[in-house]
Amino acid sequence: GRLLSTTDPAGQATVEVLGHAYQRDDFTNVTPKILAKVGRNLHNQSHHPLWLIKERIKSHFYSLYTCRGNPLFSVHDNLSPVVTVEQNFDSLLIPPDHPSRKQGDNYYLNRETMLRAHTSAHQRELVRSGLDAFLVAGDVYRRDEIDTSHYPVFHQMEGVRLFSNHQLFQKVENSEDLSLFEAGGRRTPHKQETHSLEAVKLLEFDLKHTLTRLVTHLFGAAVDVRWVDCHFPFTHPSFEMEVRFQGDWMEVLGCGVMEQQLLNAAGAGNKVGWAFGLGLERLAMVLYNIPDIRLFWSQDERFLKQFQVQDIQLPVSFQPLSKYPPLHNDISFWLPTNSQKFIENDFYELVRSIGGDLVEKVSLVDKFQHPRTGRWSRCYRISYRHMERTLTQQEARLVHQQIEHAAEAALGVQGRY
Ligand code: FA5
Ligand code: MG
Repeated sequence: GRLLSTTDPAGQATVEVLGHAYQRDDFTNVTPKILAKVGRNLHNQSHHPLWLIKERIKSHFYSLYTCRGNPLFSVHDNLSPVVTVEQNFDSLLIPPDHPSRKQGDNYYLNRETMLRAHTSAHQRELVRSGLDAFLVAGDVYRRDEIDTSHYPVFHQMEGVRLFSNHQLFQKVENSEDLSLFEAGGRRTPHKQETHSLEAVKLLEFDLKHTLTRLVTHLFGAAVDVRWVDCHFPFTHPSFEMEVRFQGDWMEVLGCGVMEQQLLNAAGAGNKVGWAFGLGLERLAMVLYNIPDIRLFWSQDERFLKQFQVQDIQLPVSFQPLSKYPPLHNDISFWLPTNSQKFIENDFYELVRSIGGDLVEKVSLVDKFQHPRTGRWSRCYRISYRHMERTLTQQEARLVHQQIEHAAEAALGVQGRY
């Protein structure tokens, strides 16, 4: 039967996500606010700062790592964030009683299904599909407070690279005697039991070198980087990279040598590999000086338009949004008798060309047709705001009047001013 505790306040027995219904149970804890974020895919929205970073990372990997002229790494940025609990935890050797599984830290659809808490949830399936080198970008979900650096939805980029014996040792002279694996070895702080020390050292070097080149590409040669030892159930040894930001060290990624047991289970037991997972917001905040993680969800044009670069490699200089108050002024006019002649985008462009950066937003507030003459009238609200100081109504008025005159002159409308 349907227990009261397994239905939401609206009495629904299922949760719907991306067009699929999931049965609620005692694990269900997703909220409508969170579900509203699923499918937004900021990382796939052209010119969004997260998209921009993702594209820059992609192009770095595409141009640097090729195999017979083709990119070595394949990119997966459209995998559903709905995963099984098995994918998110078990496939990564995270024990059943591990604290990271807590309901208090994750968004569960039910006991079997959840919103992924990290892009590592896709490692095993992609390795199993036969890939040796791939990147995964996606939205990840963790229950957390909301402040300037924490938000319950953020974005990660995962990277995995596998090596056969031949691939790992090809640059080493007299490498015929070298082997990836050794029998009867011991697990130490530096390596897993089945790995040879020479394999691990080369992997670790390649991993750190790859990631150092990446952040140097993103931030320039002057970037300050340091490595910190850490622990993940799915890599060993494991490291975190920190980048110096505003006088402090900030963690930007976790990485390590993949647990061999994971590769064995994914059908790649004859290879070794490394993996990393980095936070796209963290990188974007440092790179573009974005002060608040909530801004990534902003639909404010003053935020988004700053990332409209012609070429993804061009620098972006981000201007924090103004804290000064906006002023709203309405403009109403009759459209030309043939209302088809009025192109709305022409009006927007005219407003922007006159108002420039003082114009924050233009929105249509009203449309109506005169009962006798049949003519159409429109009313738009223009919000003015200065980035550096409080704008006076008189200043805004002056710009607004110019817009009124220009609209009559250029668009064939008749002002109702
Ligand atoms: C992980 O999620 C591991 N899956 C990373 C990994 C992948 C390790 C592959 C080894 C191999 P962690 O929870 O530390 O680890 O998150 C990784 C990165 O995501 C962090 O370094 C940070 O850049 C970003 N991140 C984590 N939590 C947040 C948050 N609340 N807000 C913004 N970014 C975050
Ligand atoms: Mg971490």
